[in-house]
Amino acid sequence: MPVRNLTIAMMLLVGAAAALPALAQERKKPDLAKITAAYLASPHADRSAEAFRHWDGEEDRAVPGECATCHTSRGIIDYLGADLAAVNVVDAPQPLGSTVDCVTCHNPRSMALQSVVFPSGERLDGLGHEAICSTCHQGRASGGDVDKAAAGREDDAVAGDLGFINIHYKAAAATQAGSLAAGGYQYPGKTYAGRFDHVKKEPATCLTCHNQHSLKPAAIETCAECHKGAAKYADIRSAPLDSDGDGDTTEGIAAEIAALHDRLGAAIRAYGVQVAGTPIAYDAHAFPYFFADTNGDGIAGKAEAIFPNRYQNWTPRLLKAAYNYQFVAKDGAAYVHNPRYALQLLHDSLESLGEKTTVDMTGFARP
Ligand code: HEC
Ligand code: HEC
Ligand code: HEC
Ligand code: HEC
Ligand code: HEC
Ligand SMILES: [Ca+2]
Ligand SMILES: [Ca+2]
Repeated sequence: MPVRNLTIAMMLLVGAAAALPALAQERKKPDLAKITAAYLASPHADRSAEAFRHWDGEEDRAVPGECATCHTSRGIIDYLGADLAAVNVVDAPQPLGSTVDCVTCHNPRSMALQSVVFPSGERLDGLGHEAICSTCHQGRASGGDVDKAAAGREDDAVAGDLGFINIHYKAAAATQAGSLAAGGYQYPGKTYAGRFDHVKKEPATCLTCHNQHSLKPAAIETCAECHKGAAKYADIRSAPLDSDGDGDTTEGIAAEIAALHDRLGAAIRAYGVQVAGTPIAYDAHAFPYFFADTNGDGIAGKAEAIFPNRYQNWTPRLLKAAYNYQFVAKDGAAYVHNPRYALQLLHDSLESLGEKTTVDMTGFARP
């Protein structure tokens, strides 16, 4: 470890120890070296990550307030200093070069936090320490934002002023809370799963499964105590329904979700050609994700996945389906965080596009 990082780690340690007097007294002395090593190896400590370097080139040499809550060490403290009435509001920009560190979580405001307000405006209370995680992993948009953008327009009329709406990244808390946070685009007249409690008697929180320092989920062996025979997370299944209509009700729930997600991708492309009038293609790694497929090969190639070529033939129907496609894509563990909610969003998006293009949903069971 470079000396600079070591120095920082030592500084953080001192800060954390000061914030943890009660813990230090009541329990047997926690192994700080172990905790620190676990933390330093975690993505939260990855100084090279885009999530912490993105602003390096900014002219005013700072992370702007609207991003700082989740992308700096102390932005969350500033954010929590407000009354939680407004979402993602930080007054002051924060210095470049920090990460999510000990102080982010080990300060009186974060540790006392019990509630989270989601981008939909919905508020969840009584969350315990997972409220800290959920403040950052809640996304930055909700289905309501899509409704607002689509308001007063014909479902299938191309509107040049519509743009793609992005949930943002790794919004596990929005997935987990399901309809309680309304992070997905929820079609009118349908009902959606609420929080995925997992085991009813003792509802799972972020911290039931993830170590708060290493961030690693509990080993598959732990899961396999209940999920017999699962060799990897993606093998796990308890749902009785065949969501993707392939006749297989033993494949992992992850595979049911992946199959519907693929089908939705295909339906989005068909709609682009047949209804919106311009072929559309997706690139998971290039902002803003949906591009004009100029050569019609169904793929966003290198020359196509550039901002000036962003998709501009949005209709309300397409925007809703694409929003849900990205919602599921950007939580790579949606199948663990809330499988039913993910399946419902994908199923309903397919059904909606199927009103205008051919989508074969034979055998698809909606949970
Ligand atoms: C509510 C919390 C929150 C806010 C506010 C927020 N982000 Fe993020 N952002 C996240 C999380 C969580 C990730 C984690 C992604 C990961 O694990 O790769 C992330 C990831 C990113 C990434 C990395 C994406 C990648 O592909 O690696 C970029 C870039 C980013 N955010 C930009 C921004 C910008 C710009 C703003 C302000 C306009 C912003 N974010 C505001 C939570 C937030
Ligand atoms: C993402 C949030 C987060 C970060 C970052 C974080 N912690 Fe923690 N830490 C927690 C939570 C949550 C707990 C559990 C507190 C409780 O049980 O009251 C905890 C518990 C602890 C404990 C008590 C453990 C025990 O077994 O009693 C120590 C010590 C600790 N953290 C030190 C650190 C140090 C040092 C760092 C930085 C190297 C750090 N933490 C970074 C969230 C975090
Ligand atoms: C201050 C905002 C913030 C808080 C609080 C926070 N995270 Fe994160 N988290 C992030 C950002 C930003 C990243 C992306 C880091 C990177 O790309 O290296 C991230 C990354 C992660 C990852 C790795 C994702 C991947 O790409 O594999 C996991 C898992 C995670 N966080 C879980 C948690 C849990 C559990 C908690 C609560 C104990 C928590 N986070 C609290 C902002 C936060
Ligand atoms: C104490 C028993 C128990 C343990 C341990 C357990 N689970 Fe579960 N799991 C359940 C039950 C019960 C359900 C069904 C919940 C429901 O449908 O509401 C479930 C459902 C699931 C599902 C959804 C399956 C589907 O078909 O919809 C996933 C994914 C999952 N668990 C992942 C995990 C992971 C990952 C772990 C380990 C980190 C784990 N579980 C540990 C009891 C457990
Ligand atoms: C039932 C256990 C369980 C619960 C509860 C849970 N997670 Fe996870 N989470 C997992 C597992 C397992 C993975 C890894 C899945 C994989 O590797 O395919 C994961 C992956 C992640 C990732 C990385 C996703 C990606 O795109 O790679 C993030 C971030 C995350 N969890 C954050 C959270 C947060 C925040 C919470 C609470 C709001 C939470 N998790 C609740 C089990 C859980
Ligand atoms: Ca199946
Ligand atoms: Ca192409």
